[in-house]
Amino acid sequence: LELEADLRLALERGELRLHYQPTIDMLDSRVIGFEALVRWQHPTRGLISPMSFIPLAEATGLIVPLGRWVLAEACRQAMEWSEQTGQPPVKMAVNVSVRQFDRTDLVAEVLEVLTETGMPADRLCLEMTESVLMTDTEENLAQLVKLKALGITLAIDDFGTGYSSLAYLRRFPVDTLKIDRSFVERLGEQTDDTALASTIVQLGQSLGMSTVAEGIEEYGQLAALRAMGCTFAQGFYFSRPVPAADAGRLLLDSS
Ligand code: G
Ligand code: G
Ligand code: MN
Ligand code: NA
Repeated sequence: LELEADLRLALERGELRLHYQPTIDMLDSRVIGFEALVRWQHPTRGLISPMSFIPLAEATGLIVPLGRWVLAEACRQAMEWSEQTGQPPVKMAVNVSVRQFDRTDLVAEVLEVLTETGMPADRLCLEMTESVLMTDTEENLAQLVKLKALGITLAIDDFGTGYSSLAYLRRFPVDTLKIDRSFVERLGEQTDDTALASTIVQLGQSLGMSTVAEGIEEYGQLAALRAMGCTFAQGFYFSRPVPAADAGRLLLDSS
């Protein structure tokens, strides 16, 4: 496949880019960190969305070197901002694929990247989908326990859309639930989504986990989630994912 060969080369040629979407504290509206989101600056096809190449990377195993690059670049950027602002590094959230759990020693890689970049473990958050909890459960649990012991924050992405049972949340050392965008979309309207979002926030509170609402586009959604006691917010209402230079300015404006 042409795209597969291209993606392999893209890594070597440095065609991957990270964009950063801020995470906002619901209480004071300040930027507390960013989620790193990968893009591919293709020489002829332009900027390609991760939706078009992450599945390919997962199927081919390229997700391992790609994932390592993302992790290292996101940590390097957090440290660069820290040096520029004189502030401690922002919290940096990186998406990790379930394939990174079964195809590589993720714990060793994370440790290497932290050592290479000087990023403190407690500034890094790893976002994973419920599939990490549901497949190879014992193996993944062991890795998550080690990551947690390093001081890394663990978040469940797109929470509420997968098939994980609530019992898994008790067993896994999860810190944060990211409320899937689909629940945020119709907030305020009289739909079950309002009840579901509120239930996830309360679930987080009762398990001592923080909650991040994804996909906030309107003030009404923000107000509703704030009233529910949701901890953090993300979405186009605050900012789209933006290149590092723009993210750095958001950070300065917010501090
Ligand atoms: O940024 P965007 O909204 O286009 O992201 C689309 C999807 O791609 C999201 O599900 C997001 O989690 C995923 N994604 C973005 N960057 C990465 C990455 O670095 N690694 C992995 N595994 N997934 C990513
Ligand atoms: O699965 P994950 O949560 O990592 O996906 C992040 C994706 O969500 C990125 O593709 C990002 O561009 C997208 N996204 C972030 N905020 C919003 C938003 O407010 N509205 C919409 N429609 N998409 C968003
Ligand atoms: Mn995510
Ligand atoms: Na998500």
